[in-house]
Amino acid sequence: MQLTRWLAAGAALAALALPQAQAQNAEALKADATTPGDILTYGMGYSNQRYSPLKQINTQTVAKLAPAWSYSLNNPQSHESQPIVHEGVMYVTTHNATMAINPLTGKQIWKQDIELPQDVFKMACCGILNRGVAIYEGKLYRVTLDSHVIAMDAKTGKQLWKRKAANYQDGHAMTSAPLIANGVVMTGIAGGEYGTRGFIDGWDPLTGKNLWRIYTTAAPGEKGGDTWPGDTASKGGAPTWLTGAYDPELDLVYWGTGNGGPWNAELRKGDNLYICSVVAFRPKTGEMVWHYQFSPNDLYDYDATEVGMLVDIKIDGKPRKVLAQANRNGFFYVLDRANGKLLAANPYVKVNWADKIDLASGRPVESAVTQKIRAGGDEMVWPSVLGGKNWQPMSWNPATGLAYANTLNISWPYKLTKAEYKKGEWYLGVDFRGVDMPKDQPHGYLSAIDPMTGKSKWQLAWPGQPSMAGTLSTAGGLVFTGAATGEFMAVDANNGKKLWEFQTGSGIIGLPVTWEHQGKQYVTITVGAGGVWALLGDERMAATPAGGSVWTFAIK
Ligand SMILES: [Ca+2]
Repeated sequence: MQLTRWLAAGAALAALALPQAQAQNAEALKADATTPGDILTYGMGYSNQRYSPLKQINTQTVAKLAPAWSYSLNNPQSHESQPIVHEGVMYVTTHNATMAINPLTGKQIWKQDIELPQDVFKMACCGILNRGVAIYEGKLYRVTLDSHVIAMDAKTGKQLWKRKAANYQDGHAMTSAPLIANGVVMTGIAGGEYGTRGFIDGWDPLTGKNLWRIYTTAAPGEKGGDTWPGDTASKGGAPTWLTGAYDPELDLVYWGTGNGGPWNAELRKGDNLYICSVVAFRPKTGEMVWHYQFSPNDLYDYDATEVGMLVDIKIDGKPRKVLAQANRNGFFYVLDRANGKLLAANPYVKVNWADKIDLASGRPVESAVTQKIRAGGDEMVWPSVLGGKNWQPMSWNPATGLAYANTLNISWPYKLTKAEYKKGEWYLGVDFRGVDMPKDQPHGYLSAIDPMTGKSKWQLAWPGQPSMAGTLSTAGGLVFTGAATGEFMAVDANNGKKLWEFQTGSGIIGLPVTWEHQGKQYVTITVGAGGVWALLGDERMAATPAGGSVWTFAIK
């Protein structure tokens, strides 16, 4: 009976051909977080809160959540694509295709393949994947592993333009959803382990013309150029491989940057602007307005690429517009997002590389462990190269005032070595021996974090591999996330109690979203094991099959 109703609803939707005048536009992008009938942005809103006001699926009803459909991505690689839903069509990506699906039935509307050179796969770090499209005025935008940006017609998937952002043979790659703000398509770049130089590009949505480029390492003679010795900035890293956030009122885009190159920071003495930072800039021009550097002269691959969330909270009784970030370096930061001033920075996982973040200067106070490493020592460092949290976004629930994130409880052995640059190869200068997982403790948690203290109100321990999936928060009092072993689940946002789960058939490293159609709420997740975790050679992964799919659930 349910199936018949969905099919009928799908047919009605197909008949409802919306006129071009109602095509989604800049105002719709700004309103995305408060229009639960569609999902138009990565992050479910420019603020990246991944929060939905929908509450049909709630702590009382979630036990009745059941699959509506599953769609095969026909692709055994890693799946971190966030679906976009617009005017009765869902758009998802893999590394080698873009697909439009009927969101009520799971039936494919169109599929367009992406052709890639074979030698791209040996370099694309970390995981063969794509994180989704951006949508704007009837067009879709995505990036490719061989570092191109593509515009497509949303109705057919037909390619409208294609532009090269970088040479993939240098070690560059592109994996993340573009950000479209103030009429500009923005993309970042990966490749921080290959002696590349990071940047952010602004593109004209209509023509594909490159409007501006922000290089994220400061060259000699540029502002900040004196934070690099010699010409080290030219291979200095600072990749920008995830999607930024946008505050339309301030007209500021926030974009996170990654590690310095090589990892051996003694070879690039100085702060190395703008590695491991957030940069705030004007989308129209690329003009940088402020920056904040989390980890000056970073040794540990503590990327700040997952930029975090724009939230409005009360501090000392006063409402503040802040940027909240669970940094890979283990500290949870709260910055004033108008000017980048540090308001709080407290550890949310075990940290031993720094004693604290000095609130007055905004700088970390490096620990004895880091001092020994700089002097040539071999030490165990917390958190590991994977960070306190890796790429996976967190979500926000304004009712609880908590940030929900999959966090890691892992260290790594660390010792500096010599570094030699070879094009297309890792450029580290570190004796890289992987990570060390504690024998007597969980390796990760779903954590409900108070942004001002870094402390978790509750934690749900992952029994085996930790989760590298994103989270979704809803007004129904739920947090949705997925396990590395394939269970998609809902937990109570107040206490972490697991209320529902469903085995999806492969590991989950994707991004849950929720949306509604004609009064019915749906939850969608992209499934498919892999990602950066696969690089560790964790034998436990063998128990979970590969395979990409999209699952959608609703109340029975
Ligand atoms: Ca919306």
